[in-house]
Amino acid sequence: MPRQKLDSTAISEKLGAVPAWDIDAGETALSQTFKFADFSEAFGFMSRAALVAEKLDHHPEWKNVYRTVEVRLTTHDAGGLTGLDFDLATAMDRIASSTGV
Ligand code: H2B
Repeated sequence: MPRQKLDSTAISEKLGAVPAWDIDAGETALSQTFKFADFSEAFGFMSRAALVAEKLDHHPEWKNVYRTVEVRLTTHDAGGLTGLDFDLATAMDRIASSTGV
């Protein structure tokens, strides 16, 4: 059930695998601000992340200003965090770590 809202215990467990992400007080969303070398790398990251998002049918809330990308992940249908948010967070970490190499 990847689109089922996770409880606090499951969230704590999963957070261990994505330590770079912040969680809000209500445990409804993950957020991270990515900073790249320049706009081209930031947009490259977004392009690759967009393909993963489409594949998962799970889409980020995000904002890009020059070389910075602010990302917020939540599952609107569930009204909170689901496994899909953690899957997308993991994929974004992987993409960001290979961007610019
Ligand atoms: N993305 C996010 N972040 N949350 C959702 O609830 C969601 C989504 N729902 N992408 C999907 C699309 C849904 O609207 C479609 C119909 O599967």
